[in-house]
Amino acid sequence: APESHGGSAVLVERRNGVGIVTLNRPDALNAIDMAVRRGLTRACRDLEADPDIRTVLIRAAGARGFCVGADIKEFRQVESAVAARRVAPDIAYIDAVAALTKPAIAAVHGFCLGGGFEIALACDIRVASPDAVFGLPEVNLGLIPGAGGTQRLPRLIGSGRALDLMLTGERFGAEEALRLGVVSRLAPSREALDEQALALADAIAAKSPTAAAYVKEAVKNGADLDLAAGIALEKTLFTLLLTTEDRMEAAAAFREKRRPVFTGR
Ligand code: CO8
Repeated sequence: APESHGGSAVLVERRNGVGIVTLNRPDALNAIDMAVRRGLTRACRDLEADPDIRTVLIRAAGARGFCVGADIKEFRQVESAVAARRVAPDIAYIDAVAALTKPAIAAVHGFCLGGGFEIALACDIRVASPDAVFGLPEVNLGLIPGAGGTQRLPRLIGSGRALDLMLTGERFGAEEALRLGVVSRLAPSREALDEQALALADAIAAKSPTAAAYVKEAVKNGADLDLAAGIALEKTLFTLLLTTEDRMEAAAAFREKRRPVFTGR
């Protein structure tokens, strides 16, 4: 049975090296309240620390969607800048997703709005089902995205497209998300989403975990560097991988015409 973190608002299951995190507040369309924030933070930290886990999959329970963002019912007026700073969004939950050194996949169905979209943006790969609807509607609430959206979306799809989406707050569907590069894969149906996302997580979990972590590090850290420094980072990581047992195992498996068994050593 899945463990629950933050009450039952976030569930965690471990299956063949894949940590499956399920947002589980379906009656509130998985709106992010304190329990979801705490649960997601805990889940990511636990899975990051678990040596048996190689890939993390974030999905959501309920027919209507992945997550509709911050719980608007928790919003309240604050009277001063000092008070505002005290209640400013606690985005440790997004930081915990972004801090995963293991590949993270978001499987998105239905509504994926505001902070929910920002959870998906903190993952490495996004897969959607045809019913997925994305949007950053914060502008309609007199706000801006507050959990990384203004930074991660432009880096992913370019600032022109990201500004359009954030200034209008318009929602867009799965095909458009694929066209924009918000998602890299589209499942053929809602029913197929979980299976496809899990197969992807399994496939990545079967790679060398060190190589997977280094790909992620090279791309994510490299994005903040100039080209020469990025190439230098790649070279360092590549050189480190030359010393691993995993890469010798892969070469041996190739010669012996069998599947490699990677250990992360
Ligand atoms: N928070 C709390 N409850 C919500 C939220 C939400 N964000 N969205 C929907 N619900 C609730 C509704 O109140 C309703 O509950 P009830 O049945 O008890 O009244 C239930 O979910 C179903 O919603 P609807 O009846 O509205 O269903 P519709 O199909 O008519 O519409 C929508 C679905 C389009 C998703 C609509 O509910 C909607 O637009 N919701 C608001 C979405 C939104 O604006 N999200 C952005 C929030 S801002 C944000 O995420 C900023 C993040 C910055 C980080 C901050 C960290 C603290």
